[in-house]
Amino acid sequence: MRLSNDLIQDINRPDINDHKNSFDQISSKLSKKGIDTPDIIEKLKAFQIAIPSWALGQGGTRFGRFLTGGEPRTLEEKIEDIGLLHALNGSSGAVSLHIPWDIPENVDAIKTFATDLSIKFDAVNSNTFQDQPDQKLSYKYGSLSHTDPNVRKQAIDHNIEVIRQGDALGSKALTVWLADGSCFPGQQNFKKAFQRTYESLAEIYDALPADWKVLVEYKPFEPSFYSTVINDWGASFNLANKLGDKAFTLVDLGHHLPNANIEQIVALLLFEGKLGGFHFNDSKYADDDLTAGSIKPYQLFLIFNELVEGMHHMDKKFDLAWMIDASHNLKDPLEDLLQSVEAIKMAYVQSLIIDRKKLWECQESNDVVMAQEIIQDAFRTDVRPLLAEARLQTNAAIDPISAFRKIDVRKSLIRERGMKSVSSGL
Ligand SMILES: [Mn+2]
Repeated sequence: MRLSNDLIQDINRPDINDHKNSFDQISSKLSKKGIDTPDIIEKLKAFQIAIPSWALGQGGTRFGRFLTGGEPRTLEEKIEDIGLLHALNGSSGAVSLHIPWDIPENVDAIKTFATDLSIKFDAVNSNTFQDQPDQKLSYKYGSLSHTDPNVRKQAIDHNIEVIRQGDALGSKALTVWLADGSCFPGQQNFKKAFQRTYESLAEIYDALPADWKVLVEYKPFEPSFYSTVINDWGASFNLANKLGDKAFTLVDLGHHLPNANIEQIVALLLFEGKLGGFHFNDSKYADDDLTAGSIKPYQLFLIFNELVEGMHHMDKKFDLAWMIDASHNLKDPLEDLLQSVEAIKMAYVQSLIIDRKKLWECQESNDVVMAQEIIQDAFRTDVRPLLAEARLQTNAAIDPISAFRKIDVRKSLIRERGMKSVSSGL
């Protein structure tokens, strides 16, 4: 299924006047504060968030999975679904592939297919957290950290194969997330496991093409419940430093213990030039993988505040891998992804309209009250008309979710693919 430009413009038409009124209001309010609205619109238009190939299907828990229907059955259909999102919101122009769930059979054909929908290939993800049917050795007791060198070699070779696949598609980064760890005290020698992980990663690092990066993701627990080898940003940062200039830390918002100050982690990683990218989601308790901004929108905004703050001090191009890493247990996956992208862009724009010069002055003079006023004034500004304007200028929908429902996209997908189609993934 593809959405024509004309169809989206027809849906926009009745809402254009209302939109223009709200856009003019916020533009004049911002210009009084010396904020350049056209510049913000351009930044929004350029901002693209990758959709992972495993997020197009229905998610579930270990207790069950309830179908929405019309799930993409092939890699082509997954890319087609991302094309739908991109046509609606103008900000989903990238896919992040998971290998081996989504190995392209014909690389050239997939590349042409994606280019046709204006979709690029973002970071590729390896998988050594589960055994594949044709796999010789098991990852039950770890992969890159395994005590058996043959298992480590198998995991290293897999990662190098993922780089090869990604390179053929035009990706420029490999994301490594390991489930390696232990479930019981005494099970694993922390030091040896960390050292083996480093040595394995160093072999993968050596196989990176010159213009590639490796992003090292951390997670405190799950599926290992006592310890994880790369458990926090300190462990990842340490590995990234030891590996070299092409290695970076990847922050998944759900991979922190409760109440961790993620924005501070982001600030320090940026300052050290080691922030590689983000996996966006939201959580109440742990790695809940809920819609970005659905539980703690203020935290999301504070993270973007640090990102924008960091941009002011970076001389090199701001080049991070942005991806949604969420699971949709109740919602239509496509609607959920539209909501996540919207929340991320809102947090981004709200942090762009912070009066940063004034904030720095308040910080330097220890004006605690005004510092809070400045950031909360930005957070409490309704920036939705700016997002809608950026979409309108790229021929996307003023209101993506409403357009998705008016077109009845899900019904068409179910008609095309059936109720019981199932995506590859967990
Ligand atoms: Mn992740």
